[in-house]
Amino acid sequence: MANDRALEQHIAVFGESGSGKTVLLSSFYGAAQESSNKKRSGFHVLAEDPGQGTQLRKSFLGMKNSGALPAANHFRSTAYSFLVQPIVDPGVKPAKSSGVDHLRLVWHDYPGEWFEQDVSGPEEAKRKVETFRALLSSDVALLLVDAQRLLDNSGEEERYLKSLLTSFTNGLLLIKADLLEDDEPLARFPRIWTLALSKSDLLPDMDVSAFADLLIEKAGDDISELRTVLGGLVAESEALSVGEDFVLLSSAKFTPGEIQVNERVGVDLLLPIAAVLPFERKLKWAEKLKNRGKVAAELMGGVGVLAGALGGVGALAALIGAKGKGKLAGALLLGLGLFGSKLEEAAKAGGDKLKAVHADAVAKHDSIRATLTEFAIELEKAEADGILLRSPR
Ligand SMILES: Nc1nc2c(ncn2[C@@H]2O[C@H](COP(=O)(O)OP(=O)(O)OP(=O)(O)O)[C@@H](O)[C@H]2O)c(=O)[nH]1
Ligand SMILES: [Mg+2]
Repeated sequence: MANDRALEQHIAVFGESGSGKTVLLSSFYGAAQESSNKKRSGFHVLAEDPGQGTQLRKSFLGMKNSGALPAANHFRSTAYSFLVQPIVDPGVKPAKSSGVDHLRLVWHDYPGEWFEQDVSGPEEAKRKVETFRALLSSDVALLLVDAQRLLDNSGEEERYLKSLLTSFTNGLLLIKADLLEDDEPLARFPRIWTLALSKSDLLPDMDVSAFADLLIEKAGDDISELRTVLGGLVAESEALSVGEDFVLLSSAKFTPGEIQVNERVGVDLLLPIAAVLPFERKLKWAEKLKNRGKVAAELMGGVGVLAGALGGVGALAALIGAKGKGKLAGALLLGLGLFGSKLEEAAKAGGDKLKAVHADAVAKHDSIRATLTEFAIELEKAEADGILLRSPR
């Protein structure tokens, strides 16, 4: 993890070949570079590797201006690191509620072909395990369900859904022994596995509840099986949400010869999903994990910053900051004991309280707090708009 003043969140995007991962990434980055979007969002998204940034922007402009699709990148797996920097007006003195200057999003792109076929030799097998390890250090995982494939299997969607979930689950089982050193379950692991409908523009009548219902009705057993297998990889498996959160995604509207990149669904939610969604869930889980320091400490990385931002519970942030990460658990549990109810309140409050905290942050030019509260507001809005469904647990 880079040692600068960034709140770092990782997101892993899993999906079969052709399910829309590369287009999604190009759409996410390209749209963030459009000046109208920067103005609206109030932050820059910058690729830390300029080469990757140029490539993603080029793909986006190809789609936007010439209706050209990004080149396929089947076997390559890559991590893309983005800095999210609030745009600060020159001349104003910003307030700061945390020791954080910017957010970092690391996006792990999974080679879709590993879904359908096994690796071709020991060299690739090794690479697959390494890739999985990197992906599995994420905070949130997205598993893409391809709307095109649902359409192709209309009326018998279970055929596609079962094969998607089973091949992923089996893929995990096959490398389980290599993933776990000495059979030790992983403390750092994506604890939120969101099911995402990619290319949702192809199913315009399906809102997120209908998507969730379809999955649970037609592949509920396979989702449970995936949950069991993931639970077998991770320490404290009760702190795990698999197939309880759902989101609709569309990177653009595709018509013959034209790609309308402004017609996106859910793409702008990816940052809020990576940054804020784990926060709310972690708070609930940390309560349950009171006596188990290591995982609780792992879970609460970054929570102090977010708690400060969302609820103005600065004392907890300071407490965590002062004790340092290594000794976090004790400080944290103390903190939760002292501030637990307040934290819950802040996280759950939402609505008007959230808007008030956001307005306060904007007025004080407290840009990180403004950005995080904006993210939390966007999640609420997406839920009201039928694009996002959060686990009620
Ligand atoms: N309608 C629609 N089509 C999409 C969307 N995103 C991607 N597609 C189509 O799906 C194709 C495959 O998308 P990619 O992003 O290349 O797929 P991938 O998941 O990266 O595939 P691999 O790199 O092989 O793993 C694109 O060429 C588009 O034709 C979307 O949001 N809506
Ligand atoms: Mg790709």
